[in-house]
Amino acid sequence: MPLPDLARQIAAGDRRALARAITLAESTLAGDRARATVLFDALPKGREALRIGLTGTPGVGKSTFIEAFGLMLTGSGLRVAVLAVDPSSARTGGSILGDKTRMERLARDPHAFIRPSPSQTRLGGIARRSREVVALCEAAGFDVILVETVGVGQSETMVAGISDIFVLLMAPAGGDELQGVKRGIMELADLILVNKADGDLLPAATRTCAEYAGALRLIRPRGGDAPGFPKASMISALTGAGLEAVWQDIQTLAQHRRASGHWAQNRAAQAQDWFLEEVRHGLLARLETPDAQASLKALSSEVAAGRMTAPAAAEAFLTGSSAPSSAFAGDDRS
Ligand SMILES: Nc1nc2c(ncn2[C@@H]2O[C@H](COP(=O)(O)OP(=O)(O)O)[C@@H](O)[C@H]2O)c(=O)[nH]1
Ligand SMILES: [Mg+2]
Repeated sequence: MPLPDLARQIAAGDRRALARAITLAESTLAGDRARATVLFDALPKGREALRIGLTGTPGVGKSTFIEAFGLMLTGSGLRVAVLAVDPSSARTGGSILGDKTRMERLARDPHAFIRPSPSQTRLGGIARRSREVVALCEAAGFDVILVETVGVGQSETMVAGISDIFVLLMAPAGGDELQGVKRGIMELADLILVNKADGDLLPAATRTCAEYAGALRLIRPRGGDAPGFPKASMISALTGAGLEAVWQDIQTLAQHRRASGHWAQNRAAQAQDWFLEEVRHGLLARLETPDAQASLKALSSEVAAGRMTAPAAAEAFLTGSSAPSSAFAGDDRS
């Protein structure tokens, strides 16, 4: 199908077109990359979803939360996309099966779209694809995009970097420890939700929530925070308790950020990051071309033999001066 037609179908909310476009964006084939770039250019500009990043360790209740929260949102007439970013899925096969059963009702909801994590081995690759998938869902007119990650390695930072609001899901702690939560992650969080605040776990959840509230007060104020944020609250994804309040909080924060200009600044900074990442990726891709590889090999031999210094050889490579050919002289990155 011609890409402008695909773009039109995505814009019209055609889910199969969206799924095809995501598959295209996730492809690593050079031809597909070029097509994806053309497709992005053809998408309608200026459609904006509320992007919510969500992280938490396995078992904390992310899938259960997304199912309940997502159904609450679709129930109020909103269209919701759920994207999973799981850097471990390449190794473990992911938890897609478990997630599908935990999000069964949401998966069948015509106002929801669930896309599991693609298998990727490098976080850089995941970051790039995730941005693109978010952009596609935005163009498809979703109101809310939930981006979930299990928080392996740097994935929380990456997800926070493509979100408007970042939510950290925590379990009630047994003792009075803060579950060894990484300080950097606390600093990213707009909302800390202590899940499983139900039944026998309610007292522990209450204590844990108070501890996080205390810890959040020690975090230095950030630009874009509304009064009272970042905030810790208790929820039960299982019973639905507290979920309405979470949605209220998210909207309060979003409105505050829109009014203060922080929202637009954040979006602009994210677009710039994306641009720089694409440039970096493009430059690295040029290193892989046969010409560049040949040039590197030849210059590398000169360095090994002591005929050129490493800096001089690098300079020669980058400028293309005394190399058989230059990786950066041409205008074609394929
Ligand atoms: N009691 C209780 N259990 C929950 C709650 N949310 C999730 N669980 C349970 O915790 C386990 C892990 O949930 P899941 O959503 O798969 O966690 P994920 O690995 O973070 O996606 C499941 O057995 C859920 O039924 C909750 O609010 N209360
Ligand atoms: Mg899960």
